[in-house]
Amino acid sequence: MMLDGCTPWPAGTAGRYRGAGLWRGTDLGSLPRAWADAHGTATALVAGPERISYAELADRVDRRAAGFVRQGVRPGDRIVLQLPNVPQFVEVAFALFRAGAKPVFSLTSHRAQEIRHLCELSGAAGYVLPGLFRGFDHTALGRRLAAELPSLRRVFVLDGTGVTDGDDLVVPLADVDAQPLPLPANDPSDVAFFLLSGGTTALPKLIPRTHDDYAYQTRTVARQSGLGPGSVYLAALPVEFNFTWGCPGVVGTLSSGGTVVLAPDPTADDCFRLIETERVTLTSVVPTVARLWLEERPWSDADLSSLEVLQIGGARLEPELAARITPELGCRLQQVFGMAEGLLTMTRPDDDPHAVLHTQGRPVSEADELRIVDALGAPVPPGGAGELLTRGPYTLRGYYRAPEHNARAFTEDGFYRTGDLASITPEGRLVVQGRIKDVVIRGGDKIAAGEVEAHLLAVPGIVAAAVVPVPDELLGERIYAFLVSRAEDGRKPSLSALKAALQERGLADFKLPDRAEYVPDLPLTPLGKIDKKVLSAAAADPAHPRDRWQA
Ligand code: OOB
Repeated sequence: MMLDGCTPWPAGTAGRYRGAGLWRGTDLGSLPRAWADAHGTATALVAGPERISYAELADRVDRRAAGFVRQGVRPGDRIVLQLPNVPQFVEVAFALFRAGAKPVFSLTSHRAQEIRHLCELSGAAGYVLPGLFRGFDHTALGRRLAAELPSLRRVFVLDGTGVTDGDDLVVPLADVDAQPLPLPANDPSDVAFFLLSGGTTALPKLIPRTHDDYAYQTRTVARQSGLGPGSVYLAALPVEFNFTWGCPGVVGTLSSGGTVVLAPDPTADDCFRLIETERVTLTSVVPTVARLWLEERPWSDADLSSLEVLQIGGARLEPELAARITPELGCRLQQVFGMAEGLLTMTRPDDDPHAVLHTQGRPVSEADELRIVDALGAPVPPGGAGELLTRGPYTLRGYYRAPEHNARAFTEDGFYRTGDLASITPEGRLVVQGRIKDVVIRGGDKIAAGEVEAHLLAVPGIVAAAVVPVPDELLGERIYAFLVSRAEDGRKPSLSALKAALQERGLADFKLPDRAEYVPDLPLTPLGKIDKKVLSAAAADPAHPRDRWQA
């Protein structure tokens, strides 16, 4: 049974996935103990000077799970989890699984807007936060939200800042610790945790991931990546990103008896040093980070010889950049196309070099179904480009508590509309051609145009707003806002004033427009919708005429 508000796979389909041995009834909460039984003294996690064995990790998870129960966390509770790349992220996530609670993975860059929305939508009973992190006081935010939202009963603080004596709302994470308890097992077909959608709508959606589906994804990808006890995975990107958490990432590496090294951030300085000292064999980055690493490589004397594979995904990888990886970093390139919603495609070790440079590889599961359709939903001829639709054993059937959006985002027979424009080669490899959905991919960050537009429209003086991506060499894309201001008072807030207004509204920094341009009006399509094609062309070309769009 899945949590109320989720869409289960149809019984017949689920039966097929079980019958084929894809879903094996794994409870993610039981994994740390099983790993400890298999690899007890081996190193599971490395973070700075700290080295945590599998046995120690399982003990910590058991104690924290009991600690959460003592703090009133109950099976089924949703808990917003917002922590940086620290061992506590892994401990807390698995402890919550053990306790039957469902973490909602949030980004450390999220601010009041995003966290309030996640708490409200999930009905969160708890919020695990870093405290004072990169100059932002998350504890103060937690207190504010708890005052607004009756369902939010507890705030857990990693660094203990803002905790006062005798306070039963704000609790130091260190106090979430108790003698292990026998705890009931989870139903493997139920939600284990929630990932966030990159979003096409004004507000981010929650993606339920079940124990069975995520166990299957991580096991399959780990096997295809050849992971074993000798593997050392560097978590360079944030751990809450599906790519880092489970493609094969943290969970796949731990399932294979390998070691996970947590990097505080993806800078070349930190990561090269960790690759050298920890003899890292595998890591995953977005194209922007790969570009920075290539820039830095000639200036660094770090020994990167242990690195066997660099996975790159999350945004379009230019073939020119792809071609530099092996000669300049000395490792193999693996292209990864993926989404928090599920579907993953990857190039494989035995793929020919052309396929590795120019395609995003094949789906990781035999049971993944891919369809390419035209604007009317009809299949395009083989090899043609169109929207990618997919369904399969680890791809969601519906967002959490979003029936209206689900009616649009899925076909009647359960295919998820990815919003990506793609084609499939005769060998079955995916080639991503572009995007239909209204999203900017800045670095690896996904920004829903509609979300930024809604906030821009709330700024006094702005009467119309349209956000489009503009190509950028370093970030791939940046955020370009076209604005119409109210003619009577002629007010046109500057870019910095706009950014300040959006920050003031509690929007995360990575969603702030990089450029704003005022225009007399916005171009419309014949159906009266804002014509973003025209706007994208104008953003990319300063010479594009802007005052008479339809001309
Ligand atoms: C990953 O997940 P999300 O949910 O942050 O973003 C998904 C979207 C895709 O729909 C696509 O638009 C874009 O990101 N994308 C790519 C890509 N990989 C993802 N676009 C072009 N080329 C690629 N290789 O980004 C994600 C999740 C798991 C593994 C890897 C990436």
